Parts: sequence; C-alpha cells; structure tokens
Amino acid sequence: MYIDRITLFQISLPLKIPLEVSFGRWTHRQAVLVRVEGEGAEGWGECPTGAFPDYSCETYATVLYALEHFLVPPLFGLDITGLDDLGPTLGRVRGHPFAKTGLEWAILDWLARAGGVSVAEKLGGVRSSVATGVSLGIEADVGKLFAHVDRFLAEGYRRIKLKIKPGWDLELVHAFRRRYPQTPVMLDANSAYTLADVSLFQALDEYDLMMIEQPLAHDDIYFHSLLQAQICTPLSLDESIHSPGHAAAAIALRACGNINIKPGRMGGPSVAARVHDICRDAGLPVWHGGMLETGIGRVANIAMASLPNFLLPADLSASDRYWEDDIIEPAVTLNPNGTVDVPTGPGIGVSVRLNFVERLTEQKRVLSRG
Ligand code: OSB
Ligand code: MG
Repeated sequence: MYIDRITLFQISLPLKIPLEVSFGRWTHRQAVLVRVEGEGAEGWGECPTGAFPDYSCETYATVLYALEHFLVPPLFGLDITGLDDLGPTLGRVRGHPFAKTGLEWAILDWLARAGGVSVAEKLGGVRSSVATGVSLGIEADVGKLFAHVDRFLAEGYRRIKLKIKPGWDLELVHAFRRRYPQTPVMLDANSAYTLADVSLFQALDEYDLMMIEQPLAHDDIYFHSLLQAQICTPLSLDESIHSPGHAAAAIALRACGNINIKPGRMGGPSVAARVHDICRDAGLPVWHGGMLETGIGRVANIAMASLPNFLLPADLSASDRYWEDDIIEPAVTLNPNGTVDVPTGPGIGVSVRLNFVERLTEQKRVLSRG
C-alpha cells in the first residue's frame, strides 16, 4: 500500500485540571496529530508533545521539523504492508521517538482500517479491557489533592498515583495512608531525588506502596539498581527506558520491579512491543504509562495495553479525566470496575472529529507524494 498524503496538525487542548510534577506544570496538551491517507483509507496517530522540553528533549516544534524534513518524505514511494517495512527508513533517523510514534500509529491505523481489523488485533492483544488508575499532580495542600482522590475513587478508579517531590513526599504518604488505608497507591518522582535520599525511600517502605516510579535521574539505570537493592518497594522505570537495550540493561542490573511502557518515549508501537516481549521473557511485568494523550493517542495506547505482559493498572484514564470534550467519538469511558474497554472496530476503533481538530489547530503541514 502506498501513502498519498500526510497531514500534520499541531493542536492545543486545555486540561480540565493542570498536572503539576516535580519539574513543572502542564496546563495544555500541545500535540502533533498525524493523518495518513492513501489507497482509499486513512489513519490517525498522535505525538503527545508539549511546548517545552522538560519530560523529553522533544517539543511540538522539533516533532514537526523531524516529520517534515526527515521522517515523512522517504515514506512516499515505499510499499507498506506492515510496520516492519518502516524499520529501515525510520531507523536511519536517530532519536526523535515522539515524532516517530505518531507516524507509526497513524500508519498502523491506516493499515488496520484498510484490512478491516483492529489495531489491538494487529499488535497481538489478548485482553478486552484494561485496568486503569489515575495519576494526580502536586496541589497547593493535601485537602485539595484528597478531594480529587475522593472523586476519582467514587468514579471507580482502583489505583491512585501521586506525584512527589522533595517536601511533598513522606508526610503526604503518611496522610494518604491514614485516610485511605487500603487503596492501592504508587508514587511518581519524575527524577527529583538522588541516591543520597535512600533513607527517605527506606521510610516509604512502611506504607505498602505498589511501586515508586523514576526516583533518580531521567537518564539513569545503574543508580536505580543500587537504590532497589536497599529497599523493598518495587521501583518502576519510566524516563530512562527508551529501547529494548535499556530494558535488557535494567533487567540485568535488577534496577526495577517493573517498567512503564510509553510508545512515545520509545519511538512507536513497534519498539514498545519489543520492550514488552523482552520483559515478558524475563518475567518482569510492565504497565502502560500515559502522556495526557488526546483520545487518538489514548485509544491506541489502550490497544497496546491489551498485550499479555501488561500486568499492572495503566495510566490510561477516561477522556473526562482530562478533557471537557475529546476529539474522538465515542470518548473513552470508565467501566464501574475501573477498566476501560479495548476498541474492537477497524483501526483504532473510533472516529476523529475533524472539524473540532481543525478548530484546535495552531499549525498545519500538508505533505504529498511527488
Ligand atoms: O511521568 O508518567 C509520567 C504525564 C505526562 C508526562 C509524564 C507523566 C505523566 C503522568 C500522567 O503521570 C499520566 C496520564 O494520565 O496520562
Ligand atoms: Mg512517570
């Protein structure tokens, strides 16, 4: 199958509740959406970026640049029957994983729709629904945070993730456990600590936490292995796992108890699936992270999370946890048992509200064959 046209939409969508983490505060998702058209079919993918290179070194501007100049042009004229056909072309470009992910997802959606199968089937998914939690940011005081916790637990979310930073950690967890003795809870430090903080993590061992995500440097695996050896709570690696090689290193070093998989951080669903397989073969569970995706990236990630080794609750909450109005139809909803359904229709299984996307668009690029 040949691609005729690829359109890039840089949109901006305001979050219902800004998400504050150890290094900053997100108020909008400034994503790049990729629309692939050809042979009478279309497909959509999302690059879940922002304006500033904080979580990742990429931004919507670098994603637009990499797609327009390096990643999209060589795809025109390529006969594509599966993601494997993209490997040599996309692999020539080093880095730019968030740019690659929107492109890979759009092509996978396009191929799946043309073939009348779902993206989950294409990826080898085995689950019809995915257990999800909710990730909650740093607030001005615990009262404000616990009001959110109460509401999300009442909606049916079964696991709470709390963002922490120095000064918003041990006391917070102590207060949380007094109020919610049984609720499954985990922490995400987004790289705010060093190995000198080991006594804090030993103190946190007393609170029956599911895991602590990325406590140390964003590019570190080794020092996480030294920390893991001194505490019982499983560590989870997010920021520092970009490739199958990183996952293999984390496994060999016993640096963590599980890995957070985000296709955007890894360069797309093809790499994410390889990381999934390496962890499965090593007996290390994975779970699906989130990047505050709009509905397009969200349903694709839910399809990814239907693979067998996704054994812990995901950060793939329902559309109404993030947006007043999502750009897909139907929106993602939460089942009463705290799961979201894996779409079964062709491709990503939802339709994109094109008029709404056009209204949210700040920059657009139309790239055509020939
Ligand atoms: O560290 O997991 C993270 C959001 C954006 C970037 C990084 C992270 C997050 C979240 C929110 O924790 C997850 C979500 O609900 O999408
Ligand atoms: Mg994280």
